[in-house]
Amino acid sequence: MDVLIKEFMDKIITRNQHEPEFLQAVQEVAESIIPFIEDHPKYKEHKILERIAEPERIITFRVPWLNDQGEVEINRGFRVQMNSAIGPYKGGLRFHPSVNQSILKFLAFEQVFKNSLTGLPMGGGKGGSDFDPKGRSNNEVMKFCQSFMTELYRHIHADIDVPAGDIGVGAREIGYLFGQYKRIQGEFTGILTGKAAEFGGSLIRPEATGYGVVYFAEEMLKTRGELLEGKTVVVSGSGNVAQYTVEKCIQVGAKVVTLSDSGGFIYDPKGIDESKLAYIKELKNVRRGRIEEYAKKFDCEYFEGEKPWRVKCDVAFPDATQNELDAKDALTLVQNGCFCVAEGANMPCTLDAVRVFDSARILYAPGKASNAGGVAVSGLEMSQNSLRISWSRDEVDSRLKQIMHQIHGACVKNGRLDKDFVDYTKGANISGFIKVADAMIAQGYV
Ligand code: NDP
Ligand code: 2IT
Repeated sequence: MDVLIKEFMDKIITRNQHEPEFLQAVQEVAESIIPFIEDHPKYKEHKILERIAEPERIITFRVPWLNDQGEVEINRGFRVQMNSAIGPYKGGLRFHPSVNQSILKFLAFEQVFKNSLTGLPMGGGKGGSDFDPKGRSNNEVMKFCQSFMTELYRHIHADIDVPAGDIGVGAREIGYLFGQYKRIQGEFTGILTGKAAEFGGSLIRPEATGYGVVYFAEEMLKTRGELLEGKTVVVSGSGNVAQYTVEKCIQVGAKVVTLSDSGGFIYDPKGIDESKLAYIKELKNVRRGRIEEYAKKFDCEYFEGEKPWRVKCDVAFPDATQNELDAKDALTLVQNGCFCVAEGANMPCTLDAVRVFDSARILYAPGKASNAGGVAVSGLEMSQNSLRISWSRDEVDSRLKQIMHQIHGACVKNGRLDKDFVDYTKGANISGFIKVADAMIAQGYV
């Protein structure tokens, strides 16, 4: 089997030489899917995995805009339209200086499997720009978003490709992007998700990824007769996903003791409560400040330039970015008694970190399963937009819970290795793959 995986990967490496994140994401999928394909020759015959690993289309474009000093700035915009076998391309936009083709291809590739797992009709895509919103005025962010959409608009539509938020793209950016699309096209339709509730956004979409990853962790813990209530929890990041992970943890009675940003992490042994969380939301979403300020405000420790993985915990939610948790961190977590890791971010754990979790046989879930709640509620936003109705918070939240439960069930079904251990990566990859693969076979070589 290792030879087959290597042969497959050698071809992928040759075609994508300078794309380490993309190769990492494909490697992880190939390790579960190639053995599965060996048992199901139709997928091999139709070269499904090879086709899934090649984007249907990548659009790259220039984004010129004027900053507050009246100077011209130039960024690069992207949209990776990865796979449309089961629905319109769907996936977020990331605005971060690190954005490049490799990162967006890995994210779009992951999105194909994730969106399939939700059970909703969404293909996979991802996009963004190397624009850094940090330190920019609202006016500059608006100018950038308008220029970005002035090219992107011709490639998206409610039935073609529906972007949303990701790192650096939240409600503010989605609002500006939507406004510009509407102005250019003269059309008010659901071409983006994550919109504000006043103009077609779904209730619970802001909360969905964070709430969803907690619902998923609760399902995982249940398989070992455990509850999240009373557990000590470590969270990284302090953006959208981290904030609502903390909110749901507080609601179910778990104690979150860390948060981080790219500057470092805070350790609050008393736990983050509702009022401290309200402070974080104001700090991060309104003032756009640094997490360090939390430590000063609530008199706790701040560790500059460090990640929170050495803090003792039962459950960890890596909610910041890719490859933020390596094998050494994984070993530290396991040695300190952590027995459940659910990814809120996309690919936050390196391949070697995952091997550490698997060999310790702790509960570990890959983002494509555990963070699918965000895109799932985006799918529900698309449905509400098409129907021109809006569902209540309770309605959307209960659908979200049901979807996370169903994804967990699919992972267990296809990932159970023995009576005590579920390989959630294998389960997620196989479950996500089957629907897309069967649709691709039915549609011929397109
Ligand atoms: P936000 O922009 O709201 O927050 C990102 C957080 O991660 C910030 O705290 C940021 O710190 C930190 N971060 C970003 N890059 C780095 C880095 N290179 N090193 C250290 N910290 C970093 O993004 P989201 O919360 O939306 O996204 C977080 C993760 O979740 C991403 O992996 C994203 O792909 C994934 N995700 C998001 C979904 C969504 O619905 N938003 C859905 C599913 C997955 P700083 O401010 O200092 O940069
Ligand atoms: O990674 C992700 O799933 C997201 N950033 C959300 C995508 C979406 O379309 O809501």
